[in-house]
Amino acid sequence: MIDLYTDLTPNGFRASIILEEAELDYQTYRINLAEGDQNHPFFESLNPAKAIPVIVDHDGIGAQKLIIPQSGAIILYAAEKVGRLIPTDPMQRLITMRWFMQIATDIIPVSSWIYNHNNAMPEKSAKNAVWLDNRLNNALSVADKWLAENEFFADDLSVADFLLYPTFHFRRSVLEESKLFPNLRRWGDVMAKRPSVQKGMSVGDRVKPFSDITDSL
Ligand SMILES: N[C@@H](CCC(=O)N[C@@H](CS)C(=O)NCC(=O)O)C(=O)O
Repeated sequence: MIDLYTDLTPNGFRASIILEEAELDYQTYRINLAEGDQNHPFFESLNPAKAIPVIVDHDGIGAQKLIIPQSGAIILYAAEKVGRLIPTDPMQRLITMRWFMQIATDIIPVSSWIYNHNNAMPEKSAKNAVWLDNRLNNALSVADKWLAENEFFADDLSVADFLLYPTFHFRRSVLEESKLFPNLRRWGDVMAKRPSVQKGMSVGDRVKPFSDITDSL
C-alpha cells in the first residue's frame, strides 16, 4: 500500500494520475496548503522542503518503506515499479528522457512562474508577464511541433506524457482561446479521455483529511 500526501495542484495531480495509470494500491491524505498542513512536523519529516506531493511506499524496493517527494521522481518510481511507461528500446528510452527533462526544466517551471507572478509574488509587472508568456509559448511550440509528427512524446504513451498533462490541463482554456498549438491540444484531448487521468484528476473526491494522521500521533 502507498500513502499519497497531496493537494489539488498540478504537481499533486501528477502523482495521483501516475498511481492510477500504474494501477498501484494507494490511499490519499490531503495536505491543505492554504491551511498550512505542509508546515506540520510530521509532514516536514516526510519532506523537509514542505512541499507536496509525497508518497510513502510501505512495500518499496526490497520490501523497505520508502518516502519519495518530487512529482517527477514519483512518476519515474511508479513506472519502474510496474515495468511500464519507460521504453526498453534504447532510442525510445532516450527520446522519452529527453522529453521528460524538457518538460521538467523548460515547460513546468515557466508555467509555475506565471502562476506565482499572478498570485504570489510581491510585485506584478506587465512587461514581466509578457516575457513569461512568450517564454512559455516558445517552450510549448517546440512540444507542439513534435506532436505534429508523433502521437505521444515517445512512440507510445510514456512517463513524459504524464509529467506534462496536469500543466496542460490548467492552461487548456487559454490555449483553446488563443487557438495556438493544435497538436498539443489534440494530444491533451487524448490524455484527458484516459480513465487513469480522469480518476487522478478527481482525487479530491477521495482524499482523507490529514487530521486522520495527525490525531493519531
Ligand atoms: N518540484 C516539486 C515542486 C513541489 C511544489 O512546489 N509543490 C507545491 C504545490 S504545487 C507546494 O507544496 N508548495 C508549498 C507551499 O505552497 O507552501 C515537485 O514536482 O513535486
